Amino acid sequence: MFNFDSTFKEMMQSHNLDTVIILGHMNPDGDAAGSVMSLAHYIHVNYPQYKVMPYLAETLERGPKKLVLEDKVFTPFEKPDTDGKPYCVIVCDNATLKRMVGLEYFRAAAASIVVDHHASNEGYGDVNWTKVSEACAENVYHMLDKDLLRKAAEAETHPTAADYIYLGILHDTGAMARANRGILLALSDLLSMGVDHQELMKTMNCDTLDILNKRGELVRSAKRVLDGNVAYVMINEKERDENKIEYEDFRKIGSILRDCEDIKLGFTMYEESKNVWRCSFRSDGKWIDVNELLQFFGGGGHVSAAGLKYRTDNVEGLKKQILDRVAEMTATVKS
Ligand SMILES: [Mn+2]
Repeated sequence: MFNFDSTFKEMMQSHNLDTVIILGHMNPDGDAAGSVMSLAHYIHVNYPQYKVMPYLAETLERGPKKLVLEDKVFTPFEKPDTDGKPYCVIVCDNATLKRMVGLEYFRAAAASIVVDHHASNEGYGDVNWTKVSEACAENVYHMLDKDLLRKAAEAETHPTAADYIYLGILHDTGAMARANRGILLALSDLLSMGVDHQELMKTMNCDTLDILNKRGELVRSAKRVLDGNVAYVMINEKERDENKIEYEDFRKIGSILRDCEDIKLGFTMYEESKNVWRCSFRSDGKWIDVNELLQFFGGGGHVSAAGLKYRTDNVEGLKKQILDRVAEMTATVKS
C-alpha cells in the first residue's frame, strides 16, 4: 500500500518546498472534486507549515459543486497563485496529461505525485500511484494515515477531508450501487469521523422536472443495435441548442441505458462544438471492456465506464467504426 505521508514529506523536504497545488481532471465529477479537496484539507490540517491550493474546473457537476461552494477554507475555482515559488503538484483521478486541468502547473512543478484509479493511466509524474478501484477517493482513503485523517475531520467543520472522501466514493459507485465490502468498511470508518450520510446524498440528486422531461425524450430517441445488446443516443450541435441539452444531463443517458437488464452497452455521442464529439460509454463490465474499446480510438477510462473526445465531420463513420470494433471484440468472447 502506498504511504502518502512519507512520500509527501520526503518530497517537500528534499526539494525544499512549502507550496502544494492539487489538480484533477477536466469536467470534474464528485470523485475528482472529492479526491482533490480531501487531500487539500488533510494537508491543511496536518501540515500547516505548507500552503496548499486545490484547483478545480468551473465545470464541476452540479451536485458536488453544492458541497464545494460550502467550503470554508478553499476557493478551488480560482487559479492558484504560487508567488513565483517552486511547488509540488499532486494530481488526482486523472489518467492522461490531455485531460488534466491546470496542466501548466504540472509542467512547471518542482516535484509531482499522481494518485489515480484509471486502468488507462499513462504513468506520468515523479511518483505515480495508480491502483484500479471503484473510486480515486477510495485510494486516497487507503493511502492516508488514519489517525491524521481523523484529526483533520475533527479539526474542521463540514465539509471536511472525510466528507470529501465520502463524496468521491458516493459518486463513483453510483451511491454505493457498485460498492464492495472494502468500500462499505471505509465508509463506515468515515461515518465514525463525523460524516453525515444524508447530507452528502443531497449531492447525488439535482434533477428538476424539466431535466427529467428532457432525459425522457432522449431515452425515447435511443437506438438499439448489435442484436439489441447495445443502445445509444446521439445528438448534434443543432439538436443540442434547440432543446438546450447540457452535457452533464446528457451523459447520464449512457448509464441509464446500460443499467437496463436487457442492454449490455449504452453509449452517447454529443457534439460539443462543431465537429467535436464527446462520447461516453457504459458497459456491464463483463460483456465488453470499454477502456480497451476506446483506447483504440484515443480515449479510455475504466472497464465499465470510459470516454472519448473525437474531431470528425463524419460522425456516422466514427460510430460505424466503433460498432464494428464492438462486434469484433464481443465475437471473440465465448459466452
Ligand atoms: Mn474517478
